[in-house]
Amino acid sequence: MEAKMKVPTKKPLRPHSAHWGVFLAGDDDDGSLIVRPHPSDPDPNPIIHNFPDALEHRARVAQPMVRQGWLEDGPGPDARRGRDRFIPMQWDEVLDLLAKELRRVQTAHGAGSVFGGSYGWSSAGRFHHAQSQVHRFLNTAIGGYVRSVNTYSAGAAEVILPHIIGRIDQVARRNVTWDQIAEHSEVVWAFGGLALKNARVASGGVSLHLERGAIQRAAARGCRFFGISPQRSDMPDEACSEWVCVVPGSDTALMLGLAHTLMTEGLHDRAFIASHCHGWPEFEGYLLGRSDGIPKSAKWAAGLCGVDERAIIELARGTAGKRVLITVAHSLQRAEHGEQPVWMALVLAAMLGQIGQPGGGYGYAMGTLAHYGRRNNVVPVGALNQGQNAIKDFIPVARIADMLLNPGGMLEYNGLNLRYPDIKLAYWAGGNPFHHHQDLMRLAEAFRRLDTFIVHEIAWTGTARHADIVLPCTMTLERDDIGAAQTDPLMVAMRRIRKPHGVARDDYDIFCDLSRRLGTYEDFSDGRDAMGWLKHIYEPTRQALADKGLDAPSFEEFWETGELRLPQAADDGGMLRAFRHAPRDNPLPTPSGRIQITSPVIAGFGYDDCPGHPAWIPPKRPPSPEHPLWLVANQPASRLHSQLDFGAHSQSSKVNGREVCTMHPGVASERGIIDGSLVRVFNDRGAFLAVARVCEDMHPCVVQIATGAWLDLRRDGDGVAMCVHGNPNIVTFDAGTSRLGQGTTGQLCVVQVERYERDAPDVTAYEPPF
Ligand SMILES: Nc1nc2c(c(=O)[nH]1)N[C@H]1C(S)=C(S)[C@@H](COP(=O)(O)OP(=O)(O)OC[C@H]3O[C@@H](n4cnc5c(=O)[nH]c(N)nc54)[C@H](O)[C@@H]3O)O[C@H]1N2
Ligand SMILES: Nc1nc2c(c(=O)[nH]1)N[C@H]1C(S)=C(S)[C@@H](COP(=O)(O)OP(=O)(O)OC[C@H]3O[C@@H](n4cnc5c(=O)[nH]c(N)nc54)[C@H](O)[C@@H]3O)O[C@H]1N2
Ligand SMILES: [Mo]
Repeated sequence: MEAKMKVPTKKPLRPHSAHWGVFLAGDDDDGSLIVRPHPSDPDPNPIIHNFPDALEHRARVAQPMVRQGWLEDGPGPDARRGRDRFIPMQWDEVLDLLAKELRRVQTAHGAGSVFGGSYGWSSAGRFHHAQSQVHRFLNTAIGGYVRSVNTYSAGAAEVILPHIIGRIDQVARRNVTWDQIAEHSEVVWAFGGLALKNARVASGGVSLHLERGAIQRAAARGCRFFGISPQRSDMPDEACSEWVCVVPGSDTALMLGLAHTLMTEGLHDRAFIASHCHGWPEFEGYLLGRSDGIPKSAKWAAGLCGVDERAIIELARGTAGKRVLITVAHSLQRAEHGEQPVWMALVLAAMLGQIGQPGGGYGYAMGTLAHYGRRNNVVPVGALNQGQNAIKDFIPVARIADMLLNPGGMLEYNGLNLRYPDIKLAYWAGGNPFHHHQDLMRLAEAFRRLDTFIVHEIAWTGTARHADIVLPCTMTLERDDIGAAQTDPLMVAMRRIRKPHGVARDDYDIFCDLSRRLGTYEDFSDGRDAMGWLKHIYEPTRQALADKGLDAPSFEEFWETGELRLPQAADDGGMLRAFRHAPRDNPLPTPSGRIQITSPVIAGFGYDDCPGHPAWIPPKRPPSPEHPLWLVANQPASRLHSQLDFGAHSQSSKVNGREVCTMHPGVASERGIIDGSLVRVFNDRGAFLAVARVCEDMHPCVVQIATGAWLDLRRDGDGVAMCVHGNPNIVTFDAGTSRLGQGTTGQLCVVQVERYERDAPDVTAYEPPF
């Protein structure tokens, strides 16, 4: 949806920041909120148009609420959680109750029984970052909490990359840049595409959306982009790309077929492999089939990935003499064996010998977030110090349901054996597990085992509905903050534009009042109010600017001006450039100091689902006669995850208030589905309803729906759990990528689709639950 153009207001607009972009906001003469793109942004993100009618939306939480069953019967496992009534309360009453419950759990079970992982993106401001707030609170008030490590975004990559090349931020944030692509790349193999919808988002905010322009410049220079994906739409029109339509989850096979062709045609760089890589011979044995009798030829690969043998051979030959970049979207590793395409793409890039060359080599995650492929600021941007956590227990983030369902159970992870703690209380602020987690009915079961579940939310998300205590908090635009990211040159004074909705309070103020009750206020607040903290967080940036002899405005000047331009480092190619030119002087942070084509460390773990070199491992849950289609559950274009799903821009992407499910004409016609049909997508775990869109430009074994529609749960005629709004996580599978990474596998699962012939149930996802 394009911006609703209103007559310009006479009142000044002020800059503000969201993960989806820096924008201008202010009150219109009639009191409504106006938002405008930031004037310096060449390609603004239309998601800003979710703000105006979100502020006062009925889905906002307006008052503290406590679940009736919890209030009447006290803490404890409860099957009513998620189905119960809520009772409104006053702040003083609810904080008294909550402080008492925190003390009880701490005394009876210890801080090690509190889960404070609280995964989620919350808002862009660096001070009111809810996850940091809840961590600091639990550290100071009860001495710590069980935490989570890694992310839903890149759980597999974050674990495997350090074994084979280096930390993810060195590979994604300080490596090949968009400017290099514009100027130098001649061939780009984009596994999972380079979808601009994704690249226009970055935590902390982004003022300069430069990806579209860079892709346009590259294409105009003659760079050939290949979008390797089950959906053509993953490449922007500007790339003028060629589409390599691949079966989901089969990229490792395709990559092996490409590697085999490069090798047998002598197109691989033996010298680079010898000087910069470790463990080639063992991998070569696998590639050629010496170790298992199966040469990973283009023909072999074609049978698995659905790409023609000829096309694979041509793709490989097209690299001869060219500057080639291989990118891998995060999506490929949010699937079973997600470590493999991350590793195999690195091996392919190593075979082409261009790692560290401008515009060539390995651009892991390019195009999936606006952090990647950019220059970095030379001055730091501050953050809220989270304090010390005395509890050592942790889980890989996506193992939350396993942890709650199996206290005392064991988990293999990255060479470790972890024991699941016995969690009594979970405290969440700034995330929506009933958006982000898989197999939501299993998750609901897991949360029912708790004594107490506390959620701070701006709105009645699925998570808030499953809580015992729901505390209403302010959203951005209702409080002062600082927006900044290490990869963006604009720091923004995010001044409050609206008064809080209802009696909502800042997360910080809620934690201050709780800390007072627990006697830990001084530790939590350090004696600062919110403005005091903003000054404190600004100071390292100001100091670093002053140290460099640059213009270093005082906090007051910054706050008044509203923006501060930060200097950025030159594009030096980062760790990989240095390594390329002098591998002995600049070794990689891997055991061999080189690119690990084989990893003795990983081999030593003995995991059959992640062996010592990249390998094709068939999916454990492939399509079957009952569930013949792959469901791709990817990121939404019209919002960030589930945030402000009730906003106008997100709403404009729905049909009759439901999410759209895209499918190939073949899938549709076999089932009597036409454009606009209501469809039911289901498997053994559950079902969702959505509106069909028929589209030629996708793989005929795939249906796709974006994540982020708020859960709206009913039982269908057969008693199966069904989301009538279109939340795909009701059908996704809850298992780790492998014993190495234990990342989420939510991107892909298998389903069946049918026309929904019964009466269409109303969508009530935004109606408060009382
Ligand atoms: N099937 C499937 N599932 C997926 C994915 C997938 O590809 N497929 N992708 C995964 C990925 S990559 C990610 S990162 C996750 C995202 O999962 P989340 O980060 O959990 O999703 P968000 O919707 O951003 O949740 C943020 C929540 O914080 C709330 N919030 C905003 N500001 C504030 C604030 O100031 N204070 C408080 N207390 N709350 C606030 C918002 O209302 C929202 O409910 O989803 C994952 N889930
Ligand atoms: N507008 C918007 N942008 C976002 C977000 C958002 O919620 N909204 N979320 C942000 C976050 S937190 C993250 S982590 C990133 C995620 O970035 P990604 O993980 O890259 O994003 P997705 O859209 O989930 O996936 C990209 C594409 O990969 C393709 N794909 C899926 N499975 C396969 C496969 O097996 N093989 C191949 N070759 N392709 C496949 C799908 O067609 C999909 O459209 O996006 C960020 N950007
Ligand atoms: Mo993510």
